[in-house]
Amino acid sequence: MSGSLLFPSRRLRATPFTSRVSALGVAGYTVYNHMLLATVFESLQEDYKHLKEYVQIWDVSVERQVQLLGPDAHKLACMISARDLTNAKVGRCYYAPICDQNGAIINDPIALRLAENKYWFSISDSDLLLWVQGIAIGLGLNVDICEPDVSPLAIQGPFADDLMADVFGEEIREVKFFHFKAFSFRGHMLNIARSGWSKQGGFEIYLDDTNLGEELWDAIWAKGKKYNIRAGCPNLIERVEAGLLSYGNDMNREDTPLEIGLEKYVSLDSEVDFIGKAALQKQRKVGIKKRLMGIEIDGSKMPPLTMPKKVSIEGKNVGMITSAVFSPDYGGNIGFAMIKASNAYVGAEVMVDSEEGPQRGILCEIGDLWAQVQSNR
Ligand code: THG
Repeated sequence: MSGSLLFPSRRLRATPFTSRVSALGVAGYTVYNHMLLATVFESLQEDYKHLKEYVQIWDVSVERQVQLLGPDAHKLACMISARDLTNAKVGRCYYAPICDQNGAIINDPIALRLAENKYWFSISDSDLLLWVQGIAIGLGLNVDICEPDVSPLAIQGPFADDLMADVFGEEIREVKFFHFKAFSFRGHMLNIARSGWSKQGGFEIYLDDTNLGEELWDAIWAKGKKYNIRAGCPNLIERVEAGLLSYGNDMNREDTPLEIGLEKYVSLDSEVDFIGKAALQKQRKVGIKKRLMGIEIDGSKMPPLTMPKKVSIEGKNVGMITSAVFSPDYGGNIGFAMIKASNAYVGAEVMVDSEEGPQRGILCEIGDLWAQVQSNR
């Protein structure tokens, strides 16, 4: 962190891999779950090109785990998750929105069932631990809740399988998407999932012993040289192309899963009763008032947003851009826009406020961005 503008302190917690990330030339950080998350190494575009061609190692320790352990762990998991976890299987990952009593989204973690009575919720950027603890205390549940010493390390990119097979053995190739299994690293068992915040394919290693961090990083790095490995991080361009939503950017407590296109991860028609279910059922019945859409925006290369940009039609405000960036493979600026439901149509022409004055935008489905990138390749 030397030379960076962020003044170091204990609150900006280090990770088991911080020394390696800084030695390998991180150029920018963001703050996520009170920790540093790299956002750029060479440049957004260089990092993106490399991620799509080779393999990268990402310190995603900021994806903290909220651990539920004990006789009521499963009951509590089912209560907080808007996705039905009643039949959750050990060894599986579930993208599971968490809502408050009004159906507002308070986190969008991946839930991992480690055992009958043990879950990890691998969280996005909000303090889910406090919410979960409050519920458990209020209801007098018999469950222990903590943030364990667990730090995910992601290996992403087209050579991820080859590299991971070199480090952990050929068997790792058999792990299916959103499944996990324990693999031995120097006699220490580590849970490894086929997952990660890109669509380039890869794994996430849930390191559960900080003391092993540098050794693990260095072992992967050494084997990765022949695949042209680089240090990387979740990439803004690639994740917008992929339609991966970012908590705090594309959604927050003003939104429900139905408004941001996550209805397929919400179980409104099953038996399970979870916090926010009644509110979401009601919203489904009366209809949503706004909807998150994909958008392509004319004009020169857009810089990353710090504030939402206004979206209008014939001078009337209809919503805002939540994320936007120039995509080389798309061949233009793309992003997500939260749009009034009455205006949220594919192909609708809108105006977007930008530094260079108003720019024309065209709305699309979020999934269309990825489809367009694939057809341009
Ligand atoms: N990995 C881990 N923890 C995380 C993230 C992660 N916590 C924070 C954040 N990312 C949570 N959000 C997401 C959002 C999307 C996905 C994963 C985590 C994702 N979605 C797949 C997709 O959209 O293609 C599909 C998932 C499915 O079909 O079940 O991967 O990345 N450990």
